Amino acid sequence: MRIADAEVIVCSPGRNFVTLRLTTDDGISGLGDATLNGRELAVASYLNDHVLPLLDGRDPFLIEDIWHFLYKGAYWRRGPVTMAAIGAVDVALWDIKGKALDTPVYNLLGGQAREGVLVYGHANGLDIDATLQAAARYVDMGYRAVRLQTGIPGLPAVYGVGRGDLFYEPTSQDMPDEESWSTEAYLHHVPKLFAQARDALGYNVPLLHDAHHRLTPIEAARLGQRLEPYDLFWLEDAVPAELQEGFRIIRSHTTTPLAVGEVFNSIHDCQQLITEQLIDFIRATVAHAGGLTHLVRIAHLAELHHVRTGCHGPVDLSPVNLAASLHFGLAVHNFGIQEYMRHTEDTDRVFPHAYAFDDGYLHPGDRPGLGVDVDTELAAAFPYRRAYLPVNRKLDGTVHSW
Ligand code: KDG
Ligand code: MG
Repeated sequence: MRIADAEVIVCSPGRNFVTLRLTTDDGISGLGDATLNGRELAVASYLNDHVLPLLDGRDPFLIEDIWHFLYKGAYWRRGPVTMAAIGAVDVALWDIKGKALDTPVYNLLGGQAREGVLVYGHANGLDIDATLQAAARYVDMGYRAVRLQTGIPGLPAVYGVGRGDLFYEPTSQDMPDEESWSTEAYLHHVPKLFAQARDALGYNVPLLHDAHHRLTPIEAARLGQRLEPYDLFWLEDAVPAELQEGFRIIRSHTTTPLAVGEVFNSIHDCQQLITEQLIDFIRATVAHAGGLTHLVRIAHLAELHHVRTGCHGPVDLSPVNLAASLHFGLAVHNFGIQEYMRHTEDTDRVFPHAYAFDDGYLHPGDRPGLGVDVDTELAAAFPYRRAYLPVNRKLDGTVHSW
C-alpha cells in the first residue's frame, strides 16, 4: 500500500479549520487536523508547499519513520507551524492504519484502558451568578467536571467569558479585539468565584480554572494558596511556560494542582516541568504536539513522574483532533481528563463523527480508524475567513499575555 493522494481542506463552518486528507492507492483515506488558530494558512502552505510532495509513494504503515523523516529531515526543528503539519500527517497515518487493519485507533495504541474518557465543560459568565448558572446547566447535562471563568469587575472584556454559553469566543475578522487586564482585580475576584461555587455545587464536582498565562510565578503562587480551600482539580496556565523553572516558585508555595501545555509543541517544552514534577497535568494537544506518535511519547515520560494528561480540546480544533484525543485518552495509562467544548452544528455536519457523550464521558466509538469523516462538498460552502484571537493590554496600555 502506498500514499497516492494528499489534499489540504480549508473551511470555516463557524471557525477556520485546516484538514489534511491522505489517500492510499487502494482507496483508504485518513484525516489529520492541521488547524493553528489565527495562523491557519501558514500550516496549509507548509503542508502543500513542503511536506505533501515528500509523502507521495510512501508506505503509510511506516508511521515512526515518516515522523522522523519530517522532523529531522527538515533541519529546522519544532515550532507550532512545523509541528502542527507533522501532527496532521501523523494522525492521518494512524487513521489509515486503523482502517486498513479494520480496528479503532485506540486498539493500535494499546487498547481500551478505561470505559470512557472523562471530560470537563466550560462554564463562562459575565459575573459570578451567570457563571454558576452555566455550571449548573453543565451538571444537569451530565458533566462530571466543569471549568469556571468569570468576568472581572472593572474590566470590560476578559477572554474566555465572552458568550457565557456552550460555545467559545468568537474571533475578530479584521484586526484583533483588544481586551484589558488588571492582575490585582483578578486576584481579588477569582477566590470569591470558587467560594460561591463550592457553596452552590458542593465538593463532589471537580472544578477547574484557566489563568491564561496572565500571572507571574509569585502571583500564581498567591492565587494557588487562596484557592486551596476550594479544592481545584487544576489551575491552568498560571504563567507563560517558556521559563520552565519558574514553576518551582509556584510549586513551593501551593498544593493547588497545576496544568499547563496547550501551546507546547514538543516534549522539549515540558521535559523539565515533568521530570522535576513541577506540574500535575500536561495539556499538550494531539494536533499541535506532533500528533499521536509524539503525544504518546510525552505521556510515557509524564507517567514516570506522576504527571497525568489533560489534553487541550478547544472548538478551534476540529472534530478530527477531538477524535484523536479520545483514542489517546482511552488507551493511555496516565490519562487524567479531556477538555470538551461542543462544536457548532455546522462544524458537526462538516465533520460527521462516531464519538459520543454519555454521562460525563466521551467515547470515540468503535469504527475502524478515528471514526470521523469530512464532507468536502459541505466544507466548500464555508470558505476560509481570516480571523484573529484577541490581544490583551494592561490598564496602562502595555501589551500583556492572555
Ligand atoms: O486558540 C486558543 C484557544 O484554544 C485557547 O485560548 C483555549 O485556553 C484555551 C483552553 O483552555 O481551551
Ligand atoms: Mg487554556
